[in-house]
Amino acid sequence: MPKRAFITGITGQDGSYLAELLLAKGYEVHGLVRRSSSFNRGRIDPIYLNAEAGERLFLHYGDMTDGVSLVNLILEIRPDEVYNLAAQSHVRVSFEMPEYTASADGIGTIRLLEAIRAAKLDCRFYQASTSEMFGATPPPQAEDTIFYPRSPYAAAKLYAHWMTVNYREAYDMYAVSGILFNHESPRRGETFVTRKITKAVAAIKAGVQDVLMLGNIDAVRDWGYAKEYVEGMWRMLQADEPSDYVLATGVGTTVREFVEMSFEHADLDWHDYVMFDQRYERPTEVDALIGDPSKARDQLGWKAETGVRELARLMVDADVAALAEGFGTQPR
Ligand code: NAP
Ligand code: F7E
Repeated sequence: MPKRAFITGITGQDGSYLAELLLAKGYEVHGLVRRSSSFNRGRIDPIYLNAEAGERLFLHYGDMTDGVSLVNLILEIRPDEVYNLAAQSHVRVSFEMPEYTASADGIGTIRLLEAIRAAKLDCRFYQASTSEMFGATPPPQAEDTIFYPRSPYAAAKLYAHWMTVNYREAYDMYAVSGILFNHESPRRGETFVTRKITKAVAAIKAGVQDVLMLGNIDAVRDWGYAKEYVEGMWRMLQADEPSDYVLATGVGTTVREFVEMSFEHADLDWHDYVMFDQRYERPTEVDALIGDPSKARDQLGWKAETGVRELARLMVDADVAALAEGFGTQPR
């Protein structure tokens, strides 16, 4: 019998890479998808092109804000591993939609944990926690660093994080949180800053965009490659004992530097194109996030391999190729 995994957020950046990884490992993969009036399967549809893997992939309608759908799906699928990646994941948007973000990202995690507990399933649970929970606490940030969330998104994720710890301690569940620092890829959502930049570079190079409007370019982030981070998630669920881990590169880079690297790769001078727009600033900013991934390295043997410059290059190359192929905004 193949192992059975249930992934919420399977249509997202990480969900799609994780589904590919688990299918390659021989898992049967079940994914939660929400009904949308327009196409939202661009990242996972290609999996069906591989007939063998496609046969082991199953998609189910549901929503993190709808507890009944989660209870029914857990009972029906009876997974060995659950990866809770679904979230309203945009920090800026969470200021516009704090209540929804709390429901989907915070309470949604409880809905799922309770569904597992009620089903008396002996399954392992992964929670997608985030470096945003450190917020205003200065770097370097590790598993024992104090949390100081600076957005409705971060506060909702912190609630889910502590509830995951609580279910582990109260009910003896194998429930862990991966505290992941920013990770990007050609499949990154187009309104996150790295992808916004690399997509703009491709469009400017092709002569179909004139300017790139950005907010605070002094912010420092620790950017890694998403494809490598999903391997770390899987390793967390294979450990003998449940524990929480930071995944990061350990290197901080400003948004300004990421802009420079991306434009440089296309032989463009960013000063000619980038303009400041206050609309992209946040009511409270997180100035600097730089992770200390020592625990994951020592205990899981996990290490980020792709550096930020290489990441910027591969994202620019992918956006240039996508534009040339006429795929426009389709993540590949
Ligand atoms: P993403 O690309 O924004 O994907 C989010 C996923 O959640 C999508 O599949 C989305 O579905 C789904 N979703 C959103 N609201 C939902 C709801 N109410 N019910 C069911 N599904 C819902 O995010 P990502 O970058 O892959 O990140 C994966 C997870 O890790 C998220 O929880 C994020 O908060 C967390 N995280 C990300 C990073 C990072 O740097 N990428 C770092 C730390 C933590 P649709 O396709 O229908 O929108
Ligand atoms: O912003 C600044 C912005 O939206 C990065 C999510 O995956 O990672 C992500 O959250 C920085 C911030 O990511 C623009 O102010 C400047 O300082 O790409 P971002 P994020 O907020 O770090 C964490 C770990 C998650 O968990 C989240 O789910 O860039 N910035 N100008 C801009 N940001 C955006 N989006 N757009 C701009 O125009």
